[in-house]
Amino acid sequence: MAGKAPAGDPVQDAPEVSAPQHAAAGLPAIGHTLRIAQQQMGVRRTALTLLKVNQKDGFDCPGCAWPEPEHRHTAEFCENGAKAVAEEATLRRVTPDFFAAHPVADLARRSGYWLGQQGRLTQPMYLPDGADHYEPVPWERAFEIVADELNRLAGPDEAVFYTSGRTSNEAAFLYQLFAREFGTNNLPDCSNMCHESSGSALAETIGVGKGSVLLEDLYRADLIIVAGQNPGTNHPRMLSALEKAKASGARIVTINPLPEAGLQRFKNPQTPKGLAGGGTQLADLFLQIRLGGDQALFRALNKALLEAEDQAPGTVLDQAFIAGHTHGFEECAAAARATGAEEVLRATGLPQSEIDELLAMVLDAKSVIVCWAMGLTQHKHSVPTIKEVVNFLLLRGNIGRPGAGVCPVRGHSNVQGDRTMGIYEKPAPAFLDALEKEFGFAPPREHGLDTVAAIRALRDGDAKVFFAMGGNFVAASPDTDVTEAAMRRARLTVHVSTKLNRSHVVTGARALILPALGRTEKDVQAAGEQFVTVEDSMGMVHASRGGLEPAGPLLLSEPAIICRLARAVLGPDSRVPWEELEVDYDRIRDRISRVVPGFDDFNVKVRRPGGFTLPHAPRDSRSFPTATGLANFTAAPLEYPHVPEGRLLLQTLRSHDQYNTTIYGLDDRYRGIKGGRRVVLVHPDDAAALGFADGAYTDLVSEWTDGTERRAEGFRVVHYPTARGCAAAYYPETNVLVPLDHTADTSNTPASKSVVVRLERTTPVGGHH
Ligand SMILES: Nc1nc2c(c(=O)[nH]1)N[C@H]1C(S)=C(S)[C@@H](COP(=O)(O)OP(=O)(O)OC[C@H]3O[C@@H](n4cnc5c(=O)[nH]c(N)nc54)[C@H](O)[C@@H]3O)O[C@H]1N2
Ligand SMILES: Nc1nc2c(c(=O)[nH]1)N[C@H]1C(S)=C(S)[C@@H](COP(=O)(O)OP(=O)(O)OC[C@H]3O[C@@H](n4cnc5c(=O)[nH]c(N)nc54)[C@H](O)[C@@H]3O)O[C@H]1N2
Ligand SMILES: [Mo]
Repeated sequence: MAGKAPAGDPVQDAPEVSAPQHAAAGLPAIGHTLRIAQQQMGVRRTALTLLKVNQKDGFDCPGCAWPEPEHRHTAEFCENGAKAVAEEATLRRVTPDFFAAHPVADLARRSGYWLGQQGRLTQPMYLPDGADHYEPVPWERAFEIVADELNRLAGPDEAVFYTSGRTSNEAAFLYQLFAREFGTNNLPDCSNMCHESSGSALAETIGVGKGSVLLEDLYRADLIIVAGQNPGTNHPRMLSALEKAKASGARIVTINPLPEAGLQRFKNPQTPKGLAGGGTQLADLFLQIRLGGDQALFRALNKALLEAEDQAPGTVLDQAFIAGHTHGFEECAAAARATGAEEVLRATGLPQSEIDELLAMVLDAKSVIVCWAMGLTQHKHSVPTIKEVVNFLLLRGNIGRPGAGVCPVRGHSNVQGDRTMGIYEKPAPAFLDALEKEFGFAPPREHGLDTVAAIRALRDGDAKVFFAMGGNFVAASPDTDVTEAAMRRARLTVHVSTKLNRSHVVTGARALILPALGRTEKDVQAAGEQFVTVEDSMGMVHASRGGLEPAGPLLLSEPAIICRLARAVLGPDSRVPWEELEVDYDRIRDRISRVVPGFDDFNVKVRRPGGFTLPHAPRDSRSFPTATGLANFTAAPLEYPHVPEGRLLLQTLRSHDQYNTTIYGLDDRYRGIKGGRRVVLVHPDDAAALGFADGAYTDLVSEWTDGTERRAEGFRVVHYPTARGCAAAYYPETNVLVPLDHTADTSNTPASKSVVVRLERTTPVGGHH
């Protein structure tokens, strides 16, 4: 299997490399933002649009799920949020002429970057069986095509309904309602590839699969640990919160194989000092851990805490909390005590002195928060790793009180809300009971397919229709060649999208592209102008109202698309008044308020400025709705990746100029990389040992346990200060290397942060250089 740079692409991949930067944001970030925004939107639209981001009367930034502070700046957005907005609010358009000029086979040879740069989709497009080109199709006909295919399946479980995390609460609720009335729980989502490990670990240990802290908690914390996250690029507004926390006395520790800019020094673009001066040194301590070493690190800390308590009983652990609120302490303690120092060193690569330094800071801190993202969730042993983080917090009672708790930092702006609305292949029985009571049909009870299982089902011919509400499933999923072959076996693939992407050109026998309104756009229905709602990473729900004229007169909102589709598929027998729900989204929210806990008076509460906070039992009342009724300590076996001699462990991550599979540009400014994405970051000593000079070209060959190999061709080696034995390269180009079966235990999340690879010398793709 081989992953080549798509040929025929006008964009050359010729990376230039300079020293990585230490500070994030500041003036260069602002210049860069305005340049990208103006290229897409022009000057006037740039000014009008960016001023509405994250304001109380504006739209929710589609960039990430970091919450909005109570006191907002006029410009409450960041460089990368602005890029996300510009990408959607672009003035470029993909019209039927474009599809007439480009056969699908031609589009399939283009890069994802090129596809995205063509602009907004404007009309429903249909690719008939055997056709070379997409052709325009009226909406009603498009819905008929989907209805015909769905209604001739042998059963509803032959259909798959994927969701990406930008979908609003209203659209998500309708979408799961439609899938379940149709008869299936096949509702995989991007969360399956993202924070599923967090959800699995937290649901089992504290009873709620979401973070337990609010912004105020960050400002009150004594110690904030940021593990496996690159907020300077992926959650830039988090840096402002960390800066504020720091000003109120918090210490900050980062745990990462890479020294990410921003965590080292942050120049707040919202303040004069940040713009001109040297910025704030955010991290007090940086532990350069090996990929996958976090479980061992937290276990070592837990062991040290237990030993400190032995030395001075009653002073280190929160014995009252442990006795009153937790279960399983003895087993957890025994596992921690049994951990050997050499094993911790092997797993983490960290000298004992650094672990001791962190321990001293922990002992010094009354309240501790741990934040994390994909560096902790995308490993085989991610669920036990996050459970070990929970053990660590429970030992000193650091959950359910001010300034303390778990903070999984979500990715997509409404990925958490989508799950709350029932986008889940394993719905809770109570949720299905509530749906049944409200709508009067019996939803399916059997669990459905998650992302990886859906790919297998398509590959094996067990699923035949693939429908996506947003996202770019083909490019975001692991094992690109396997996934693409699976998709090509489908009878019909349908994508509700704003922008052209790879998933539109790797299709089933027939395919549809259905263009939707984005966050920034006005949504007018029969009852007047509508707004939608979203839930951020901290469980705050608020309204989002677009102000721009839609990218074209034919676009429909996601709720409208679902309502019309549902009518076409389910016909007059449906128990849901789809027509009524499409006209006025207040009617959707009325239904949500009766089905989803925490949403009572939804229509009233969401109209309050800033919205409202969802209940969270551990945070609000230190009660834990788990199987034991208590917070659960756990004692999983210690795991870490084993890398054979002469191989490296590869993580696949984001550059500064991308949003998942959407590529904004070819630079990764903070890491000193310009003009190309096919780079692999390797420690200079590892590179030397393997015989690779900086600037040499290599293929990346992944070696899977079943003996199969996967290849990604033509990467420039960059000598980079990553942890020893580890390497890093960008996703989605490297998804071709991630075996479909290489997933996290329990959560089934692709383990895209630990792929064993070998380097094989080659020449640059295309021969330039
Ligand atoms: N601009 C922009 N913003 C985004 C996105 C985007 O693509 N672009 N994507 C959004 C989405 S969906 C998500 S989920 C988030 C993702 O946000 P992140 O999780 O920050 O994204 P990644 O680029 O995958 O970075 C992973 C980080 O974890 C570190 N890491 C990797 N493995 C390990 C490990 O084993 N241990 C430790 N301690 N660290 C490790 C990496 O070095 C890197 O710093 O961002 C969201 N926001
Ligand atoms: N190797 C590797 N693979 C990964 C990851 C990794 O770190 N490494 N990260 C994983 C993670 S964390 C995630 S979340 C997934 C992301 O997986 P996805 O969510 O499926 O992918 P995105 O790239 O975010 O989707 C981008 C597309 O969404 C569409 N879109 C944008 N806005 C809207 C909208 O408002 N409405 C509609 N209908 N469509 C819209 C556009 O057409 C755009 O092309 O990828 C995962 N894959
Ligand atoms: Mo994500």
